[in-house]
Formats: sequence, C-alpha cells, structure tokens
Amino acid sequence: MGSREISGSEHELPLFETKEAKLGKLGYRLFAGSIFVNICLIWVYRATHIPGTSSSSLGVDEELGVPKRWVWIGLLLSEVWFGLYWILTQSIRWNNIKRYTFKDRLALRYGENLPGADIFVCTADPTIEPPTLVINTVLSVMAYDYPPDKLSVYISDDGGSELTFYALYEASIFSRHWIPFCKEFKVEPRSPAAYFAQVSDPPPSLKNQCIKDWLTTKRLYEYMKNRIEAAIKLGKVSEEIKKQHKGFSEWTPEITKRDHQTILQILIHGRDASSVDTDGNQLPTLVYLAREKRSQHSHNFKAGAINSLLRVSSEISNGQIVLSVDCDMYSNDSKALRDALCFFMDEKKGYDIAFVQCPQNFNNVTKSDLYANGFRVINNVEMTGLDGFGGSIYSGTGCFHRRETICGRKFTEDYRESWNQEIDPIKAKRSITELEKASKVLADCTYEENTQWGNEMGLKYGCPVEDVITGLAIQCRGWNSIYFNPERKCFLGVAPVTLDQALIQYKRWSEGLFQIFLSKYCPFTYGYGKIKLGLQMGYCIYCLWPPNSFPTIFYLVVPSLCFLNGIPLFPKMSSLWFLPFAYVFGSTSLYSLYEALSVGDTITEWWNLHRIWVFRRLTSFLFSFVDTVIRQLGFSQTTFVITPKVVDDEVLKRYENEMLEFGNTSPMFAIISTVAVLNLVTLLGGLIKSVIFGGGIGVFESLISQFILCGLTVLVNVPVYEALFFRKDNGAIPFFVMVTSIFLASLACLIPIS
Ligand SMILES: *[C@@H]1O[C@H](CO)[C@@H](O)[C@H](O)[C@H]1NC(C)=O
Ligand SMILES: CC(=O)N[C@H]1CO[C@H](CO)[C@@H](O)[C@@H]1O
Repeated sequence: MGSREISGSEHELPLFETKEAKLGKLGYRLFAGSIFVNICLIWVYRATHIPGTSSSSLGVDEELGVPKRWVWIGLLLSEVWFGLYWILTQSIRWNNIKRYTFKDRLALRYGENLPGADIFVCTADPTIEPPTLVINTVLSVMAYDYPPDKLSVYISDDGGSELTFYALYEASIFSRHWIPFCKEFKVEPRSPAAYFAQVSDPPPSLKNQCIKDWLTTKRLYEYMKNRIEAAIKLGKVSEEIKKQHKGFSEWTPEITKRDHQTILQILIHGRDASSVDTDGNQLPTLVYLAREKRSQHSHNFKAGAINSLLRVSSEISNGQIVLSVDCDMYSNDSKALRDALCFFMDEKKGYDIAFVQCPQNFNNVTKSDLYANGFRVINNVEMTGLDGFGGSIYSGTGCFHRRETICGRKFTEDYRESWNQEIDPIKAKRSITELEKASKVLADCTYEENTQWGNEMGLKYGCPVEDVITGLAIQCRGWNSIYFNPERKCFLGVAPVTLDQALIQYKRWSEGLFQIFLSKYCPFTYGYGKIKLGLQMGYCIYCLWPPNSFPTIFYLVVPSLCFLNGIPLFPKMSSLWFLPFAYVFGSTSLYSLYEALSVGDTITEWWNLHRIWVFRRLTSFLFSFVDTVIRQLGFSQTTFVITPKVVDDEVLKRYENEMLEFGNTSPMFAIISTVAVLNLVTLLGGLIKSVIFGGGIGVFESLISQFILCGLTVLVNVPVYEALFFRKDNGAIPFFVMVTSIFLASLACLIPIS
C-alpha cells in the first residue's frame, strides 16, 4: 500500500523546476532606477551646455579653451546612445531564472521507454575542422547514456570530403570498442581525445584484466588517430582501405567540394543484426551525408545542411528530438539528452517547449581568459535573463529541438505530443540499400524548389546567423524555449586562440545579428505582440552590437585629444553636475565587477574582458557595421568565413602564456594600436602641459574626468604597448602596423577641436 502511494504522488512531481536567480531583484531594480535618473541628468547637462549658448558657463571652466560645437554634439549623441543601450541591457537583468532537472524522476516514470533522438553534427571543411576533431564529437554523442535503438547520429559534411568519410568509417569501427568501454569504466567525458587527455594512465582502482582492457582501448584509439592523420597528410585514402567499404566508390576524380552528387552512407544501422558492439549490444545508427552541391544552386550554408539532415533523418529514424551540435563541440555529459527530455516530457509544463538550449563553453580557456572566451557573464546572467522573459536564443549548437516545431509546426493550446511513436511497419522492413536510396533524393539541390523549406520549415535561409532568426520565429509561433545551464557543462568546444580569430568571430556574429535588426525579422517589429517586450529588448542587445562602435571610438579619441589641448568636456569636480557622471561611471563599473565576481570570474578575467570589449567595439563591430551598410546598399554578397581551428605550436604556446597574438598586418590591429598610441601620447602630453604651463589645481579639477578616461584607456592597453614596443616574438605588432599607427595618431592630434 505504502509504496503504491509514494509512486502515485511521484507521478505528480514535475520533471524540472524553475528558480529565481539569487541576485536580489528589488535591490537591483532600485539601483537600476537610480542609474537611470543620473543618465537623464547627464543628458540634461549636455543638452543645456552646448558651447556658444548662453548657459554654457555653468559647469565648464571657461578660462580654459572651449570645444568646438561638433565635439559637444558628438559627446551628447554618444551619451544618448550609451544611455539607451544601457536601458536595453536592463531587460536581461530584470528577471533572471535558473532551471533544474530531475533525471531520477524521468527514469522512474519512463524507464528506457524514451523517444527517438537524432543528433546532427555539421562540418564544412576538412582542413579547418580536422576529421579527428569531428569524430571525437561523433563518438561522444554515440556513447550517450541512452537506448541505442532510439539514438541516431548524422554527419553533414559540406566539405564533401573523402577524408571525413574515412574518419567516420574508422570511428564506426572504433565505436564497437568505445561504447562498451565507456559503460564498463563509467567514462566521462565520452570524447576519446578529451578523456585520454585527462586520464592518461589506467585509473589506479582497476584490476589486472581491466587494466589490460583499458590499455587496449587506448591503443586502439591511438592507432585509429594515427591512421586518419596519415591519410590526411597524404591527402587521400589508400586503395587498400577503399576496398573495405562501398562508400568510397562515390568519390570519383571529378568530384569537387562545390560540385558533386548526394553521397549518403549508412555506416551503422540499428536494425541491422551485425551492428553490435564487442559485448553484443546494439549500436546507435550512424549516417554520413554530403548533400548534393551544384555551382548553379545556392546551398544556403549551415541552414541548408541542417534542413537536408532533417529530411534525411525523417526517412531513416525520424527521432522526435533533434540535437544539433557543431563538429568541434563534444558532449561533456553523457546524460545531457536525458536532461533535455525532463523539459520536453514534463506532463504539465513540457507541452509548449520547442527547444532547450545549452550554453557554449570551451575546454581550452586559459587561466585568466585573455580573449574573454569564458562567457561566464553571458551564460550565467544574460541568457538566464532572456529565459526569464520566455525565450532563449537558439545559438546553433548544443540545442535540443522538438522535431515538429523546427519543421514549422504552429503552437496550439491543445497540442500534446505523444512520445510513443510507432515506426511505420512498411518503412521498418526496408533494407539499408533501399533506405539509402529513398533518403538520398531528399538531399538533392532541387528538392527544396517550390517548398517551404528555408522559410516556414526548418532553418531559415538568407542570413549568416540563421539559427537566431529560426529561434525567434519559433518563439513568435507561440512556442516556449528553455535555457539550460547546469553546473557541469553539457558541451565543450574549441575557443579561438588568436586575437584575429577572436575578433573575426565577433565580426561574423555581430554582422549577422545587425542584419536581423535591419531586416523584416527585427525583434521589435516581427516579435511585436507575439513575444514579451523584455525578450524583444534582449534580442536587440545583441542585434545592436555594431552601432556601439562609433560612440566608443568617439569617446576614446576626442576627450583624450581635448585633454592634450587642455579643453574640459566634463563638469569640474566641485560642480554638482559632476555627480551624475561620477555616479553612473563608478556604479556601473563596480556593478559589472560584482557581477563578474559573482559568477566566478577573477578580477584579472574581468579586466581582460573589458579589454576585449574595447577591441571588439573598435574593430569587429566597426567592420561589421560598415560591411552591413555596404551590403544594404547592394554592393557585395554575403561571404562566410569559418575561423580556422588549427594553429601552429608557437602560437599555441603564446596563447597558453597569455600573450596577445597580433603577428599579421590586419587593419583591425592598426585601429587598436592607433587608439592605444593616441591615448598614451595625449595622456603624457596633457600631463606635461598642465604641470609645466598649467594653472595648478583648478585646471586639473576641470580635466579630471578626461584624465581618468584617458588613463584607464592607457592601462587597459598595456599589453598592446608591450606588443608594439617591447616584444620581439612573432606575435608582436608588425613594424608596418606600428609606423602606421604612430602616423595616424599624430594626424589625429592635429584635428582642430577648439
Ligand atoms: C566536464 O565533465 C567532467 C566530468 O567528466 C567534469 O568534471 C567537468 O567539470 C566538466 N567540465 C565543465 C567545464 O563543466
Ligand atoms: C590551454 C589549452 O587547453 N589549449 C588547447 C586548446 O585547443 C587546442 C586544440 O586546437 C589544443 O591543442 C590546446 O592544447
């Protein structure tokens, strides 16, 4: 009796819960209110003190020079922008929540009776994304703690590369050893590369026979890796190997990356009796797909690849849950899929959830996170704030979808998905060859003609960050989404290890996001009436990254130049108008420090984060703004740059030693070093001038704000000066860039400002 009662109430318990983040809500709102009032005061000050108008004598010391009017107006516009942007950023700090799952309850209620799950891994280029990286991701998800007959893994290879196929073929053989190995030794993480990097010797607790097994598997992995790397070095697969699988015959000499037929190979099929591991257990299905490419057809990048996979997988396994991961993001938690199911399968609250997004995390972030790849504030604060308004941003990787919603289903109140889907008996009887034949046509270039694919169905086309638009569209169709950020990270990727890579990545993201803002998908108009205002604002924080570049450049250049010339732009310290400036600057800085520390950053990390934000605004955002405007005017086509994931050892060493990597003559570096040089010159020049010729304390009192601004800019740029003047290694700033920046900084000093 008693036990039945317990299991009865057990049935009522939710599979996940939502908690408010611990940061005090009311306190924060009061604090934000006080900042808002002071921002308004700053605007009032600027608007009422325009030089040349009667009231201008109020704050600024007019014994010193008076700035030209454009300087003042520029500051006013910058401050208006910063203020408005600050208001936007309040949305993601207003209502933060955190999600927790109960996998034990899921297991109790459903056992192994779980829905089918299809996992998509996308790769685009075997040189930029090495096949060994790809198969480690594949193996990590094949080894999920999940019923293998319900699990299918699909690779989309947009590089159409025989080498990637070969690596996958090797992985399919190795998986027979790897999956039972993971179960036997409770291996975590289940990417062999990551595991053997962390555990290089058999764990001391093992017995003799186990040690032998352990070492055998490790050796098997290393042999496989060496064979794959040898093939890559050779640039082709040997004839010997090609005889082992029929799939290799697809690669005729005419095939190129941009022109080939659909290549679809089912390497392991769950229903095939021979697909068992070394313990005799069934293996998950594994499918290789290189969709058809023809030069006259647009292939729509990753969105096109995912849409092909959606169709092909619907024919082969038709899992109700679809997970998409990037090929460089292995799964760090073999139970992640079960976590996601806790959301979808919750009886009371799960029916309206379209997708569950896990954050992006990286496994090779250095100690003080020089390039700000840790994303701690974004992952722990900002995204949880969006979730609080009913939406997570679909970031394209580490995201679990309900197949029906990503394929275009609209939400209706009475919708309930049945998780016990039967396989169509006729489809189930087909042989692998028949299956391959039937699903192949779904990946042809012409298949999507006159269909809703790329529009209402699947991922949307026509924008470099198609995932974000797709997520927004799903939310606008009435669905809910979840942001799930557990303590132990679900997915770990490879972070950029050079400054160039880091900045280009942000350029690409910000450009795509800004295009969304300018398109019909602008969250304010497209989402109006469909999603909450807070969520619309939240999206726009990211969509409006690029326009931040101009006010930032203005603020980092003009006040410093005025400092050099002894022209005050801010109220003097004894004026009451000084207070709002000091309050806004001081309290927002302190709060950002507090926020960073509260999510686990160190002070150095916070400082590095600020440096990178300055760099991003000066370069990535500037370039993406300019490129977007040029494109809007109809001048150039979208080009998609993938950031390379391989660099040489010397660069890696500098990365590990946390030295900024410049090294090439990128225009981005020229801008960064020009601003750095300019601020150093103006700081020193301004100080000398006011000490030697200046009027003592009075002058300093009027210039204090600019001194602080300029001084902080110099401090944040200390590593840039090192790279400019002191470092001799190949990662230093090249001589040409140095000369250019000194020249440009000198020119800037000649700009007439008074
Ligand atoms: C990855 O998983 C391991 C367990 O295998 C865990 O110890 C580690 O903390 C996880 N990494 C992150 C970044 O959460
Ligand atoms: C510090 C660290 O973990 N660095 C690793 C980053 O990722 C590369 C792979 O591209 C490794 O080789 C590094 O060791």
